[in-house]
Amino acid sequence: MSMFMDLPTGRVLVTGALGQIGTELVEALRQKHGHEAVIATDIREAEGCQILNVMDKKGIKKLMFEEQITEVYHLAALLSATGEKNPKLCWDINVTGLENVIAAAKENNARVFSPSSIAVFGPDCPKNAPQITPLNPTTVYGKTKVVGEELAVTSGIDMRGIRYPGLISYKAPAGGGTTDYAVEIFHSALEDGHYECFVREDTKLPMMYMDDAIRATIELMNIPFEDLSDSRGGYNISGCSFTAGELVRSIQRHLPEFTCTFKPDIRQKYADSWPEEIVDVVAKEEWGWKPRFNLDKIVDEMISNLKK
Ligand code: AKB
Repeated sequence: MSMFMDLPTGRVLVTGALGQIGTELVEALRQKHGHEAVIATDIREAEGCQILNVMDKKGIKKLMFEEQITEVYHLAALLSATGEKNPKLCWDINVTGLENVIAAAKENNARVFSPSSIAVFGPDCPKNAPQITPLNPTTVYGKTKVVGEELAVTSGIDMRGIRYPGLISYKAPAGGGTTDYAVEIFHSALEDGHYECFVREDTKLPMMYMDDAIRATIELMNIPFEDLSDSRGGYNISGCSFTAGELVRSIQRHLPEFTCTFKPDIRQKYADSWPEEIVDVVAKEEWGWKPRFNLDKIVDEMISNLKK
């Protein structure tokens, strides 16, 4: 593998910059490239962030041309739970929004990072999901991510993605996903001493601490295009897998009085359609992926940072 760093020659655009990933990715990219080089955008207004709607094709093209964007991290999307409530909006934002970004990237000769998800897998996938396997998701969200992965290899641009597992972080709330219980539980444990979890105690899903996810994203974008295979549309990366019950017991190491009850809702169905573990040999071989956080380490970090 070549050690050549593929640094952007122009500026970097982040869409969905105020979301769970965007909040931390913008910070990391600004540290890497300098504050001025990173244009953070979202549909919501906030300091240091411009308004950009990914459905506004002309607006994206104009911004990318004017700001000389050569690298896009396209994070604006609806997640699984919100997506199932509003499938048309999910398709529009996740697929049409992505097509708009790809069209603008083509005109500006820019590279694109577009996140995929473990939601690309369906019930026919082995519980330990391989990189290459039929992708038959049951959620609309999962289907939009499969389309995104296909576009990555057919659109004729340098486009890459990662099949993110459930992401656990303390800086910004998760929103609209099935794996959100693994974030909400920490806030409830510290504030109320109790959490009512919306999946069963034995529900096991692939999860990852945000630090690992941000590092993976930046490491993948540093690899020369020619070193990557067609798996670049969405690499499997594994952090750690645990059941909701195991998460509770790990939190109880810090908060012995903490209690959790389990009352599954519709999100149980989405969780049950996803794999329990992820096989990430391809990402390890092609770009050296290696996780740093296991369950107890994630819990230690979450509790100590949320207490501050
Ligand atoms: C969700 O739960 O929808 C997301 C995901 C696994 O992509 N966190």
